[in-house]
Amino acid sequence: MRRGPFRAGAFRSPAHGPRTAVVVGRWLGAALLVCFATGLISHLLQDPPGWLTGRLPSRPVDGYRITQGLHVISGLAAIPLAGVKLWAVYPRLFEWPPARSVVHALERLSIAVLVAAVLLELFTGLLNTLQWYPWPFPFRQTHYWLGWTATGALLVHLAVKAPQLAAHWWRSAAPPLAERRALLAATAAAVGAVTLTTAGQSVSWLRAVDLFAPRRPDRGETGLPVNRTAVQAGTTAVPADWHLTVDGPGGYRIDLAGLRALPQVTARLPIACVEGWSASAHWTGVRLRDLLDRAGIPRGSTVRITSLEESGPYRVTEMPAAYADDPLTLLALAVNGRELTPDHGYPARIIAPDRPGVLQTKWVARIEAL
Ligand SMILES: Nc1nc2c(c(=O)[nH]1)N[C@H]1C(S)=C(S)[C@@H](COP(=O)(O)O)O[C@H]1N2
Ligand SMILES: [Mo]
Repeated sequence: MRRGPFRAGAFRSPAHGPRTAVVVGRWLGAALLVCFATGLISHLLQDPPGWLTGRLPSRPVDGYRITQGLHVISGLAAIPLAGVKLWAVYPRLFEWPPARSVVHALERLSIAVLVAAVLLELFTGLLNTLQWYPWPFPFRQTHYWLGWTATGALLVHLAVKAPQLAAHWWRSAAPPLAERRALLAATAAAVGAVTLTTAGQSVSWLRAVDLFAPRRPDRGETGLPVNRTAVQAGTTAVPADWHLTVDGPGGYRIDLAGLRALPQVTARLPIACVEGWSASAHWTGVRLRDLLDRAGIPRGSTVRITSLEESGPYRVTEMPAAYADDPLTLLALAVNGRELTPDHGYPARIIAPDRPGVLQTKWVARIEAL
């Protein structure tokens, strides 16, 4: 009765099997754990729980740029690795009988959860780098909880497979095999190619070979990509009487000429977008702390920043005190020596060190203490 792939000996390549699964699994496991850790950092920075709000660091300036760059690099590398890992073990799908015991059935079920969660996680992450959301659920929460599910299932898998891991961990466990060596070399080449041709979106010295990342951070009028344009945000026509409102004990309103007349500071800071690209620029503007001081807002205050934009997920940001009080946090009026363009947030935008791009609010209209 056992036909096709169910026949004994249906899969002939000797490269299938536990030694290949362990070798590729080590790379994949490492990539997924780096991806999980850096993803958690990103989530906590964007949505800090109360106990963490007062402890988030505003240094190093490039901290988030590095962790988010690693997140996207490790996630992209995991895609070919997951493919090869599944290839190494998929003959087991046709095992006969399908379940030998209740424990065996549960083990197979846990692998189904692991594979589904990892594939969906990698797929949603990849589409997020393209800003393409062809599904009805919210991306960020889904990606976050799938990350926990995948990592939990991975740890269960490692525990269940501990005996096989131990048995196949060392090279001496399996006779050398030309097919496996070729497969592993091809896998390494595939991972290397994917990494080299996309990492330039966050690693500046790899820009020249950045062929496949959705954005080239060094292109565009200011050498800085734009995630949401002024047209998309409906902020192309800034009212002639635009002014910034700073709300506090000594609240005030100030127009663009007034802001330009205040002491200007220039800082080199990155925009590090959660979608994977990052780029540094020289931003010039007024220190946020100076604006808060003028309104009598004490150090240690969390502030809320609201954009002119009428709707959109990044219209309002809350900024913990560590960033609001940092001397490098600016209400920027210019970038790379030129007045901000509408796409980069004219007339004024926030730029703070070590923060996700989504929180670098453009087209600022109002600042208040919470
Ligand atoms: N008001 C507002 N600010 C915003 C956004 C937005 O949609 N609305 N997008 C954010 C995102 S996701 C990023 S990555 C940065 C990009 O800044 P840039 O377009 O100047 O490069 O702006 C941030 N500021
Ligand atoms: Mo972003």
